[in-house]
Amino acid sequence: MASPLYLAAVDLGATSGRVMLGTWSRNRLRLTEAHRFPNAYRELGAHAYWEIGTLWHEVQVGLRRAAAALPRGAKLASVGVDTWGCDHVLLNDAGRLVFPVHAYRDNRTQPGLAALARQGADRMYAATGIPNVFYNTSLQLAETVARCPAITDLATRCLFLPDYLNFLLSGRAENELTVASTSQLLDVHGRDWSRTALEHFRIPPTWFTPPVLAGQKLGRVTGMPELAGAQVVAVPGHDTACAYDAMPAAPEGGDLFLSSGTWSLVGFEHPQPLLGPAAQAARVANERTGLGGYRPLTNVVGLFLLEQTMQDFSQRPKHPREWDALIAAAAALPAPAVLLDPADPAFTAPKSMRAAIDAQLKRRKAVAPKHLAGYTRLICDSIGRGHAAAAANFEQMTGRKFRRILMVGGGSKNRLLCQATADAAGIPVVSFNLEGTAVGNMASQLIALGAVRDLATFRRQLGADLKQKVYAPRGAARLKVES
Ligand code: LFR
Repeated sequence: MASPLYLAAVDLGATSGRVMLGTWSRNRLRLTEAHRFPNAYRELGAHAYWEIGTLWHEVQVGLRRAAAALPRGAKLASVGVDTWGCDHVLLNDAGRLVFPVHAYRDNRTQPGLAALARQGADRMYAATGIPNVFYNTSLQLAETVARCPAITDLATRCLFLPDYLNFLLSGRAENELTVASTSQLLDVHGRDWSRTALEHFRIPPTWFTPPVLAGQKLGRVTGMPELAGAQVVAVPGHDTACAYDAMPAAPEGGDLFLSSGTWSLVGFEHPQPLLGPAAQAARVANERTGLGGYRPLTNVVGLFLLEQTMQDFSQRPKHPREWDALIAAAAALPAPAVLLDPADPAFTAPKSMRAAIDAQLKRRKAVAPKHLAGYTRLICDSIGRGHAAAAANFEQMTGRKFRRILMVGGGSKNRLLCQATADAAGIPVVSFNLEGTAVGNMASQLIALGAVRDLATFRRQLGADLKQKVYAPRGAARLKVES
């Protein structure tokens, strides 16, 4: 029998990052956490930035720990990096950072967002398949170029965060397709950049190179002797693309995918993009799979609502047992009469989420909850309804009927949210005990290394040994699509 293969997945989210060690043996993938660390953007004056040096430091700590955890004599075969979408760095020819790394929640894009809504959003949607949303790279780069025009002399290259970490690891600078597809700068009908969009936002086309597909080997890790020999593989750089790859979906279709974390990404794989006024109105983002396919999805504000509300309560849960108690208390409450509109722009980056929620409820003449359990119930039911609305919209646009919602990510462990989703959507939610983003990241590495034939094979093998929990819909709560 061949000896096991060892892989590392660097998986960065907006609120925490981690490095996972994967062991592939007898067609099974076993994951252990080598390192986990908090992540947050920091405000300097009016703007929000990532601490990119700290992130890189933590990534290296994690990779060293992963290497140190291997059996004597064993080596890491490869490393892959995925992160949240949209955020990027600007470099010069020497690979030096020439602009600070802004966080997508920085409100610098608000004027550009409003201007595009007045004029150009339809054209950009037709060109890129990405709706006009505040975090788009297009709006961020347009603001950078407009406010700091000298940047076009200083910078020669734009890399997205996973591309940049790949570059630090391997020395090779490439744009990877899935994360490029979050930018609103990629041609929705091809795999290259959209001239129309780059011109509209006045972004130098020379900052980008044609995106590479997932699975491309970028070279060996340099500068870290503990990882000598490990290949850096361009996996789907966008965490959502990785999470979708890890969905043990039925091959005949019929499954809707939900990656539930800070954001709730509700979508599916489709042979072509969903375009036109209905898709644009439903804010369907035609993001891409690692091999260039389409995964139309709607981004529903997710557990960010709960994570942020918790900050306003000193008695927030810290241990799994306290979490269970909170969810049980919330589940025992009566269903709220008025649910939140999660798309409220006031929820983007409020100083106090509780105050932002209370303000929305007050506007709608509803009473604010009195305790954390009340907020938890309100938030889970509201997000659940958001999931169901996205599902109903997709059914209407495609004529498909979804049979199940497959759920991965932190939210899949939240039984209140899973049940609220099933109840509102009227179909079962199947939640998997699965580190979706890290597993998808490693799937691409395994395929690149020749250990697994293709993604369909990987999903089949994964599905065979996963624990799952089914939440059947209760009652007649199914959401009707408003026409
Ligand atoms: C999730 C995610 C979403 C993207 C958001 C901002 O982590 O990648 O897919 O819309 O972060 O980039």
